[in-house]
Order: sequence, then C-alpha cells, then structure tokens
Amino acid sequence: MTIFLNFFRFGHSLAALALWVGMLSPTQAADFTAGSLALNDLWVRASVPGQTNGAGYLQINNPTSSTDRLLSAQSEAATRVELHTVLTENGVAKMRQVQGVDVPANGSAKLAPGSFHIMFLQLTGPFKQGDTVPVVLKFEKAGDVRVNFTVKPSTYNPGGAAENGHGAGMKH
Ligand SMILES: [Cu+2]
Repeated sequence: MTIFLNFFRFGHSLAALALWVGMLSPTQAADFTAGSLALNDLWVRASVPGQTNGAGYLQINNPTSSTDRLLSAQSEAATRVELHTVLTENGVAKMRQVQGVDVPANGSAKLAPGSFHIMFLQLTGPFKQGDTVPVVLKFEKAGDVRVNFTVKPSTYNPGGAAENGHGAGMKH
C-alpha cells in the first residue's frame, strides 16, 4: 500500500496508476486474469460414458480492496451453463443454482468439488482428458474474460475429500 500512497502523494493521475498496474500484470503467475482478479487452476473432469453434464472448478484471487462477484459463465461446450453450489439437506447432498459467487476484497473464492462449481448442462460433446474447454466468465466489476478449463482424468480429486459423486449420479 505504501507504493500506492506514494503515487497519490506525488500527484500521479489515475491513468498513470492504471498503466503502472498494467505493467505489473505480466509478472503475476496467474493462469488467466480478469481485471485485477487472478484465475488459477481451472479444471473439469473427463466425462465418463453416458455422462451428459460436467462441473468446472477454479480459484479466484482478488488483491483489490473491493468485492467482486462471478455472475455467470457461458460456453459452447454445453447447452446451458449455470453457477451451482452443493447443499446438504437431511443428510443428502443436492446441487442448487446460485445467482453469483462473491469474491471478497483482499481475499479469494474457490470453486471446488462439494461446493461452488460451474455447471455444464447437456454437454455438446464429452470432455476428453487433455482437452481444454473454452468458457467466458462474467464478473460484476472485472467484466467478461475468456478462459480455458483443462480436462483432468475422470477420477481426479485434488481435495482428496469424500465427495458425493458429481458425475452421473447427482440430480439437479
Ligand atoms: Cu451442479
């Protein structure tokens, strides 16, 4: 913050600040960026035979002092794309559509198995391991950003946690 304060103290314009931030961006190791948001570890599981839906996950880091919000996602890989979370009711995990996923200021949002995810409904073709799935993510403040989700093996489970099958079984 000291550097930011110095910028204002020395009377640089907002445009100069924007340019300075823009020059810094390439040094960030994010897979993708949306404005100041860093998007990392974007993945889906490879489809298993008969599977018609898929779920996408990613990590969103927000280094700014204002909250942002993931509002929606679009992709040619599915007939419809929704934002979902997983709620447990009477011991049964069920997916529910949500209107957005908050990305707190100076914080992060993680879309991960068993929680928030991008739901790909009625895939136009199976997700194949090693392929990428192009998606446009829409943020309230950072705007639209085109990203690619990497297709991991159908058994991929980075959290290692027991999960209530997100593949063919879970009902919408
Ligand atoms: Cu879902």
